[in-house]
Amino acid sequence: KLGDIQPDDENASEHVRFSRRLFLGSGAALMGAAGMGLGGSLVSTPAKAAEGHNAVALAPGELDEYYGFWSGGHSGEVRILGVPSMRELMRIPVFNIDSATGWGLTNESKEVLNHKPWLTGDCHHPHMSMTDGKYDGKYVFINDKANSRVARIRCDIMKTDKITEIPNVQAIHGLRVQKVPYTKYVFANAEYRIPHPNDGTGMDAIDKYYTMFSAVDAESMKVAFQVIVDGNLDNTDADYSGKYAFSTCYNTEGAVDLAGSMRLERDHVVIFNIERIEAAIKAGNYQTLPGADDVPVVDGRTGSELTAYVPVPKNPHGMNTAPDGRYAVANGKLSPTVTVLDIQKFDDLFDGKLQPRDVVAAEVEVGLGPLHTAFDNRGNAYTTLFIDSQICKWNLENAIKAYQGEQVEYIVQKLDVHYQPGHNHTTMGETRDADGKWLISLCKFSKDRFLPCGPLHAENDQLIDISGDEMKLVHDGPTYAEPHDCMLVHRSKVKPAKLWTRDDPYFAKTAEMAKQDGVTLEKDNKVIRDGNKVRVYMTSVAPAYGMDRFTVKQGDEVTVVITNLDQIEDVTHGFCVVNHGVQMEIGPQQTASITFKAEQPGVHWYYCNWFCHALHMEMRGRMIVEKA
Ligand code: K7E
Ligand code: RUQ
Ligand code: CUA
Ligand code: CA
Repeated sequence: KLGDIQPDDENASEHVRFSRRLFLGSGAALMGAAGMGLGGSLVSTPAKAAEGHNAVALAPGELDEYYGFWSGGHSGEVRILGVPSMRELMRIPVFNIDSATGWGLTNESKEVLNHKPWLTGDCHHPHMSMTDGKYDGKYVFINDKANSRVARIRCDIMKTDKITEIPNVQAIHGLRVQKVPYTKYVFANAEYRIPHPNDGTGMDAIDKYYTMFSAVDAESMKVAFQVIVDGNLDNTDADYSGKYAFSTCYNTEGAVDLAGSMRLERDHVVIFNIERIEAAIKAGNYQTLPGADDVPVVDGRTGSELTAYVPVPKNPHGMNTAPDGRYAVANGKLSPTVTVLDIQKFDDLFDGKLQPRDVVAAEVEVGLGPLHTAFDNRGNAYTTLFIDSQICKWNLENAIKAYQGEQVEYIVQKLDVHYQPGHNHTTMGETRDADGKWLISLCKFSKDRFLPCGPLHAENDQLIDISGDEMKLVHDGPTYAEPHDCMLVHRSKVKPAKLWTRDDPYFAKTAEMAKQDGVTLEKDNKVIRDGNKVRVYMTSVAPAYGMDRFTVKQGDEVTVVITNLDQIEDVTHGFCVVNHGVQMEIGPQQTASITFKAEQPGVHWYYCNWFCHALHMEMRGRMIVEKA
């Protein structure tokens, strides 16, 4: 049986064996990376160790213990999965268009999307707002690398409610929240260096290009400040004191080509001193850049008092703060090492009492291609090894001792994952509530793990039980493009609404329009004509709309506003006009609206496309378009 063939098996086909772990390992070795150190210490799995004890399977009707918020990568959405079942519970459209809910089509969603024609995005890093280093269940923030934006999802209604375009920069990649005292700022790294101003001048002066670190106010979603940096910016994280954020940079070289960005043996981590940046702005020590007069920009390039640059090995990638609050880890990518920074030493570094490398508590080998690190509550770190296709579990204290020259083994176990993991994430692991129960490894390639579905393959998000001494792989979860990252939140932290409330700001603008038209949304079924603009207000109660017909004239711009009066949880209606590209979701007690042109005279049926009732098929009506 094919399923029984393990890639290491002699009987495995050449394809399976080849695809096993050579696939990218060889490619990356070829890519040059001379300092890649192919001799990473390999530790075999201990033969006997305490078993993990987590219950894996959920019976039908049982609820998951954790909400998993998954990035949808370049699908532009965010998804909610239940963990440990790995069942997909919901999709939250953010930067993309979504036919089922009308995201990108309704007036309310277009408002959130700032009326931009783009309906593309590239999400990497979903992160929930925190209070005192613990998830507070209020918002989830997500970056858009493709169009340099940051979005916010409200966790009561689980809809995107604000999107901010970050000015003066290109490609928002790393994103994290301030953890302490609460999420005042969302930190957003812009990856690519560009000329300033980027107006067609100065394009050849590559050494003058720069990028910036941005802080977005979590409530107003306005950009609070930007910091000019040396090099580029990859990933970021914040500390547990509220004083510092820090970002990896893989292009200290300032190169615009691949080889150039691998030239130096060391790149850096840039540490941002939030207090000093706030003080500088308060004192008026900032500039603004054309195109964003309201965004203070400070200069944090080398020599600035606002930042510190710590050299770390070649092209680092992930940046992860341990839940103990003391250490943060930069993952080596082209170096087989992780660098452990001692956050307690940052004050002295900024006061000039220490040199940058003095804050390095350890720099130890973990294997090939370390990308991201997650933590449990027992002092262990779990690092993804992209090239080795493994998770390396290592002990933080022992790594520090080993770095100081003690003869201790810091690597606890290496577990094969399938294949090429990018991010990983532990339950509650980036908060003070880290509980060391589950680890998700988000593998970039699934290769032979699932039934083939054409040249494009699913990725493989694997569930690993880390509650025992030994990591145990318990589930393979196919996912669609491309969940770089996820976040696992205990269900006690999330309190989703069952119904909409009538005063929800999400449709306040539509409610205001109704008021201007003298319409009471909760009861009226009325057509308001305003020149060639027609506003059709109707209610819905399963299984009927408040109007089974309305009449407009050819050429009218029609806005249909529907208020769903149902008060029963789960009774969502839809509204679709046949042959008009018009559809939307209207949740219980929600008002939603959509605008389109009535170009074709005749009868055009509209119907409900969210199943709501035994007579759901009968929930329909006619739009009569009279000849002009
Ligand atoms: Cu490692 Cu964009 Cu977080 Cu992908 S980044 S893996
Ligand atoms: S009908 S219950 Cu379209 Cu076959 Cu759906
Ligand atoms: Cu209303 Cu289906
Ligand atoms: Ca580099």
